Amino acid sequence: MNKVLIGSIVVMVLAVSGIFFLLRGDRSTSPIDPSGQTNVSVVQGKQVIEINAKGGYAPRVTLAKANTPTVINVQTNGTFDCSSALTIPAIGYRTMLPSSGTTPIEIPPQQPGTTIKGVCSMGMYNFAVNFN
Ligand SMILES: [Cu+2]
Repeated sequence: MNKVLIGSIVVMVLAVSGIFFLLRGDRSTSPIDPSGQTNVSVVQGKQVIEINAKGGYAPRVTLAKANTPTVINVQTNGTFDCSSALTIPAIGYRTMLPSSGTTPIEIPPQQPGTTIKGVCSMGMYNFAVNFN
């Protein structure tokens, strides 16, 4: 009788710790955002979005939080194509990115449902940040 009870307790403890182990393992491998994005983080209350510029922009679409001060860090790494000529018409921004480096672009808090688009000077490449 006692042995059966102890046996079932041991099995339960093993099962529960197994579930915790699985959950922990899952969390450590999953990206910051449950939607699968890895390019958005929040640092000291500021939303930081990473965009790579080289032969176009990546990721093409980013989901971000509305009503939050935001900085888009545009990364270049040996970028000599026209994606280095970046404009963000919605905020009147226009720059020539360095061929390699990080260019921070401040985006004021946006209303939910707003899309901020970045385009190269020729309008060939673009990226979008959707605020919700
Ligand atoms: Cu272009």
